[in-house]
Amino acid sequence: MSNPTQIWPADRARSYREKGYWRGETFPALLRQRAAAHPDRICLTSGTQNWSYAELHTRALRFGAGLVALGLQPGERILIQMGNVPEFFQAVFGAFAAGLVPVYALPAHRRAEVQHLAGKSQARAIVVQDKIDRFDHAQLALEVQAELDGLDHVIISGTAPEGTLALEDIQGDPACLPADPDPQSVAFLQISGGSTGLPKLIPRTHDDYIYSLRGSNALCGMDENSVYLAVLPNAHNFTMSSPGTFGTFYAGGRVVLCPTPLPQIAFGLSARENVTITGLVPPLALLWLDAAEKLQPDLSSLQILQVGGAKFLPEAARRVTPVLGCRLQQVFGMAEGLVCYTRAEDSDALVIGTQGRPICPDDEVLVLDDAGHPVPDGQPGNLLTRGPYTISAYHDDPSANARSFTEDGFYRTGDMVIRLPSGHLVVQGRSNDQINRNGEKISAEEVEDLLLSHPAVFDAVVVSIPDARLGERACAFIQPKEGQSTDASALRAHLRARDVAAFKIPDEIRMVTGFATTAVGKISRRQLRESLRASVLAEEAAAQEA
Ligand code: OOB
Repeated sequence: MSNPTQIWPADRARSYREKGYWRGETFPALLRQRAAAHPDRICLTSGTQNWSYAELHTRALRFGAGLVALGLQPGERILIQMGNVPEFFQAVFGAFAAGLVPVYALPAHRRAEVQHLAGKSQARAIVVQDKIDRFDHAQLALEVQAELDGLDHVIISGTAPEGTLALEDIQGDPACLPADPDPQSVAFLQISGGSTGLPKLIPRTHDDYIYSLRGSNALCGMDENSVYLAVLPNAHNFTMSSPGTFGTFYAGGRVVLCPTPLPQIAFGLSARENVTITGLVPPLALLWLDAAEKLQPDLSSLQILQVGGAKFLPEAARRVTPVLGCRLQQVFGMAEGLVCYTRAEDSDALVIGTQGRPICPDDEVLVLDDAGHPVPDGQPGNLLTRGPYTISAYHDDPSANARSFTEDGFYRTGDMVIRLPSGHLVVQGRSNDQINRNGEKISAEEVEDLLLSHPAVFDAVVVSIPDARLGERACAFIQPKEGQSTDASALRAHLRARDVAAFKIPDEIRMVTGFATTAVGKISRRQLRESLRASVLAEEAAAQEA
């Protein structure tokens, strides 16, 4: 299989260049230029550590050169699984310097996901933090290496067990580093939440991603005085690029790494480090709002609270400015590309009631009914999009590509939206079976498959249920095989033993004797999920009335 690519049709590529969206910038050049322009300025703060742009650059070059010395070739993949630690950026920018293509795993990923991501990307090396929240990622990386051909190097940030290399020992002479990559080449592989199976790989190019940083920075007023608090995992596209950590580096600002999303810790850091902007998922924003009402923290430096990753309901959105004293910015984005923001000049009604509008005037947005016909503004439909930073193909996945992209290169987002005449979008929900739990995306189908692998399970249907705390929670309905029985705790143990991310384990498991069928046989899984969801909602409504 060849190295990942992302190819735009020539006419669109030409137009994006002519309009100045794609400027031929690359990630190695970005850090080099910032380090040359203001070497001593601090770019990263973590605990008591402060790294200047020059320090990050030097560390990245040495590490990158060490990777070259290991025999890694430009274009090859390197899987990275780290928490919010400064070494994450040393590893990522080191990989960029060596021409390698990082693949970002989330800290919550376990063996099933890490093995899939490393295998699917044919990673040659894996870099992990030794432990995140007491989980032994070094051991996991070794186990995955044992299963995969070609995964030659396990590199550990922290304590490196036998059979692995320590990140700080991977050092080389920067003179051996390759020339800057082609700006049209793939810079890294992001991962997709997706609604089917395990995560898909999203090839993002230097040109397209850096455009999204520049566009985001302009909308968020980022400059060298900006201080971005990274609360959500570094690996997430929201944290990385909206404008996130990479946008902050692009602007010459400073990233402060938050070791935990707990409001008490984040509030203290915000006051100490003069944080100006941060991004949260809605459940965390609710936690912050409640905590701030009690603790009355000093958040005077905070100018913008961004909320995205899942729908932020108007009643919560309305509280942000009165309680936290900063401006709210809603962010509706996807690792595949398109990112929408509410703007500083938007009315309160738009900021509170919409998920913003796209970054770029050349982001094409279609809102279509199920038959593919455009629906008028104000009515819900399926969101499709293409533009200068939205992919038109996943890496090495023809069947997902056939499902997810139209022939003329539009991405079918799976989101149902209403478009307003101003271009702002109001997200209505998903048209496919993805559960957005706490901003983490779960494929119903993947969890159903895992449940079906239990010997006592005849059929399993997983649905999303609106949830006050999590946004959505996952509820699994289980039909046991005839004459067999099982229960929720046995099924949870079964899923844990399959080594999947904990967020995929259903919040609720209900046993049923069978599922509805129609006269002609089985109804579609989508209809089945709909009717099961409706039954839970009706039950909850009845309980509330009682
Ligand atoms: C972000 O990216 P992903 O790839 O983890 O998830 C994308 C999906 C969207 O298709 C949508 O279903 C949901 O997450 N979503 C929202 C939302 N923001 C994302 N649904 C409702 N309201 C919102 N504000 O989640 C992501 C990437 C970049 C920036 C922000 C979020």
